[in-house]
Amino acid sequence: MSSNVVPLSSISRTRPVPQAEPAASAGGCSSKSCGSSDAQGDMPAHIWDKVKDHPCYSEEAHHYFARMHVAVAPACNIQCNYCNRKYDCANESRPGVTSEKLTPEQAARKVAAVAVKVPQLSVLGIAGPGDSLFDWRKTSATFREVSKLLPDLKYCISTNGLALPDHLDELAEYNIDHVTITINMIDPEIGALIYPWIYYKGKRYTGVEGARILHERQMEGLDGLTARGILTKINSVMIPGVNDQHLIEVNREIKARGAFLHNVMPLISDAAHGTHFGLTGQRGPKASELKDLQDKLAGGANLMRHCRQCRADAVGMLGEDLSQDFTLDKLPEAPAAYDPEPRRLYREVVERERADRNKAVASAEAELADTTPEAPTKLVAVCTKGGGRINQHFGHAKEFQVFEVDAHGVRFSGHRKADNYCVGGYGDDDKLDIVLAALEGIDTVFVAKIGRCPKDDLKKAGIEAVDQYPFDYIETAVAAWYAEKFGSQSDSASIA
Ligand code: CLF
Ligand code: SF4
Repeated sequence: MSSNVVPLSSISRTRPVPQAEPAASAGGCSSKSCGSSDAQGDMPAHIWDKVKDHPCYSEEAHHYFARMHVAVAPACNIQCNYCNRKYDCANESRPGVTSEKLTPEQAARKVAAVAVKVPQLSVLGIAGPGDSLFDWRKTSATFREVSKLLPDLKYCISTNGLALPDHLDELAEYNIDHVTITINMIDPEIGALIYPWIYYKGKRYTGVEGARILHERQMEGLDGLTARGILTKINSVMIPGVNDQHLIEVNREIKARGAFLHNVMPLISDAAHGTHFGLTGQRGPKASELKDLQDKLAGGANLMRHCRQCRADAVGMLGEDLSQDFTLDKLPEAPAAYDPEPRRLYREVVERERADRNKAVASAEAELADTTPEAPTKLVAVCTKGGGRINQHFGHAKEFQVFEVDAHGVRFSGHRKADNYCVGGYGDDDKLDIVLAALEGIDTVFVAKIGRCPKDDLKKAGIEAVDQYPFDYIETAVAAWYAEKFGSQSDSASIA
């Protein structure tokens, strides 16, 4: 098993958590009250019950829980200009060939093996490499096989929506209570720029006609899911100059139709992937463009900001990939015996961690409420392996989580991918360049530990590495740092 899996033992506190101050009413938006970063807040109990362990539907849950995909559905009924079928579905994955396509029986064996080794596993998703509903026979057979072995998993699918209206009742029967539809447009004229053709009722449709059918079926499917109480997330691929500004209208429409979350994902476009967009030079958005759009969408449908565009055979916590640890040749011939006890114990630990973290967030908000409101909003990066803590060495970070902080709170903003700065303790200049590019617009990075050389290198590039909060909760550490930097209102009043 990869060292990236957070072992059960490491989720418990590695150093005492600062005592929480009494909760103060925090002004404005906080990480507890925005979009998918919700702790329960005022969410109805039956909804909270569905999302609290789902790493995609709750930003908080992604610190604690893992998902896995099984690539059982290779066929697709549409063509997207950002997809090349020999690669994973770009709806739900980063480009990279799917290692193995599985039969439903093989998939069930794989899920059982992962569940034994990864107590964090809470969700089984089917997200390609084609369309999970066009291949409904294999998708449904997989859920049937898995439910015989593991009764306590949540089921999740991702679809382009064309076949969705035909399967609404079956989705409810199979207890699939999380569905993702990729909706890139509500205007078929724009759709024609994204979808060259669709295949519907035995016939191929192209251009605006095809895009109109797809749009109507997506809306019918979304309405049907809402009517059945199935939580629906909408993924949209942001394609600069094609649908980027149009996604504001998409957000409005899906909110009105009851979508639970909106996940705007940057187009991944590279000629090497052989996609139409890749070959014609269509670029993806910059991190700053994505953030600008997400900021414009604030107040609409709740936003997911922690998507990792995972592979169709991804295994593990979001942002890590253990799929190579569970290839067919490594699986036992018979399904592994399933013992629910480690998973039950893990969930107990998580509940305690959650309670601690909520206190820490309240404490952070109280501290920030006393800082001067005129102080700037800062964007900071954090090295973390999960658990909501600063618990990763700078040299081991493959990505940074990014937070915004001001007098109103510490808010999760997204993540930036970067290669490890060092492997085995040695950094090199090329990798530092990649890290610096990933940290564009950020001048502070929180680390559990960092060597003197990279610290100096960062300093030369105008980035401060903050290492005095190892293993603290992110919110408390960032709030303490901000409060120290920008002082309290009383301090600033006396300065003024
Ligand atoms: Fe998989 Fe998708 Fe279910 Fe999650 S992924 S089918 S909702 S269990 Fe999650 Fe991965 Fe983003 Fe998808 S991070 S690509 S949103
Ligand atoms: Fe590719 Fe998925 Fe689009 Fe089908 S729906 S063409 S598999 S990205």
